[in-house]
Amino acid sequence: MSDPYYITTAIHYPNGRPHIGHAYEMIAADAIARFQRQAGRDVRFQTGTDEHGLKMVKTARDRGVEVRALADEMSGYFHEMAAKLNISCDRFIRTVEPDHYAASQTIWRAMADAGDLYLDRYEGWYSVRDEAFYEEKELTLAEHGSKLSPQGTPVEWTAEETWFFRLSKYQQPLLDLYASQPDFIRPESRRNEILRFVEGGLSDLSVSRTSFDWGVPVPDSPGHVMYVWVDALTNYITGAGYPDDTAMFSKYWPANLHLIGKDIVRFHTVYWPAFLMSAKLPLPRQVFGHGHVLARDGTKMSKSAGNVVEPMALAELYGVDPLRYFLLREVSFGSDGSFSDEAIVTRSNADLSNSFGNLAQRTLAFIAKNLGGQLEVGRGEAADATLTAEVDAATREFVAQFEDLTLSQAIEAWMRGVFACNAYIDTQAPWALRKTDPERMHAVLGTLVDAIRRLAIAILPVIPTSAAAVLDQLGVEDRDHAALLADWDPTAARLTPPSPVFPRLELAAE
Ligand code: ME8
Repeated sequence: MSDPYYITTAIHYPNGRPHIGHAYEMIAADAIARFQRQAGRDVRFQTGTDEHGLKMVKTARDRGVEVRALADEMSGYFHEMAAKLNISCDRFIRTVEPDHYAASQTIWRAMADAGDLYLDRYEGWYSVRDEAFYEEKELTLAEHGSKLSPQGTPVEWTAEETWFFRLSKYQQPLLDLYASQPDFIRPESRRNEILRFVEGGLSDLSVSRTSFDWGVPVPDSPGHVMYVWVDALTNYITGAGYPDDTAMFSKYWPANLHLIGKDIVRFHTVYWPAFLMSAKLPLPRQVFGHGHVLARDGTKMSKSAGNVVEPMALAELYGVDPLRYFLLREVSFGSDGSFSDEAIVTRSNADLSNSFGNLAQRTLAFIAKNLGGQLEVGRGEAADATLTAEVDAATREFVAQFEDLTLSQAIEAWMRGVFACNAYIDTQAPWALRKTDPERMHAVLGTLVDAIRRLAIAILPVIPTSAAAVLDQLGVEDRDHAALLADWDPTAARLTPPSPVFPRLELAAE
């Protein structure tokens, strides 16, 4: 396999259990990774946990536990969630791992060699919740008079001796990057935000801390640990083999896609490319800032509001594939989306159970019961070629939209193919043909089975387990994108009696 494709999610703070937003990001990245594998690319997919920094230190202190014990426990829940949601990552990285220390210290030395690091005194505002420094002009006043970050989190005044990174030096190179690589930042709205921010001027960035020691030690500078975002961003190259595995690094770096949430676009499109330029390393090809999943009441989820949606409980209640389908179909990729139990039940029942599931189930059940699972060559008519062309158009559009990361539109296009099949069944009425015109019946069922095959292959990245179950029932082994375009002979297939793949969901009681 050639043509490598490296995709990453953000690495998550394990200062608490994962919520639906974390699940959403992993699911979207997983669907893209699976899609690219189907396209024949040599995919590497990484997710993981971001375990250093003051937020972890403070959470551990509040809970009265050791910070490493907190990290181990909570990272475990993220890892468990990835397994439960069928996340096909090649590596689940933890920033406490030794190879990550080595990578972080190597990039640090490269930035120092470039003359981009200097010692000075930092005085300014810091948000522990965001692990971010803010300038006075960015802050707003809360009702009770305290200052808030642009993310609405509290800030505290910080003063200490730290290392600084010459971010100001990279203002023009960054603007040049955004101009020469217009899709470096997506979607467009986030790109505009970042352009305005960088055009406004960049201050040098404080990149080490001396007031605590939970971090990667700064080389040759006792008492300093790296600012958590320096080591966090470095996870992406650690996982690609930097610095020692040069074969792997030259294969997978630069990454094709960093998939992250809208709140951390600045770190990924300003700081990260500046660090890489300083260290003379290639830049990622694209950063996509997805929207946030809102709580059941349509507001931002937070522990203090008590409205956090638990992904593991949802997967248990409604199933993993319905949850994946719902999130990718319902949330327009790049925008915020609300979560509700009614919406997941309605969406899954309408699209998966009643439309695609019912199509596959009744077609295969009929063939198993009445024809012993064996189709024969029938008498084709123009309507068959029309349906085949409609399904072909739907799967091609699915592929094109998915490639462009317009995931919900891709699924919408796929549904058009499903609807076309259901309309075809209604007009062709194959069940009635059994007695009157069996030759025609075989052609109709053959056309349907091939359509179901192609629709199931297309939707595999979104609902991997259930789409694979349908393909198993059809005895289909070729499941990559090439198979979507290939001819397939339904009369040569062994069709097994189906067991329902998409059960109807009931709304869970409170
Ligand atoms: O920011 N909906 O970690 P994090 C969708 N450690 N996505 C959401 C979300 C929501 N409601 N809430 C959060 C960090 N996210 C850093 C990242 S990367 C080098 C370091 C997304 O645990 C969020 O936007 O706060 C981010 O992409 C990811 O979850 C991890 O958030």
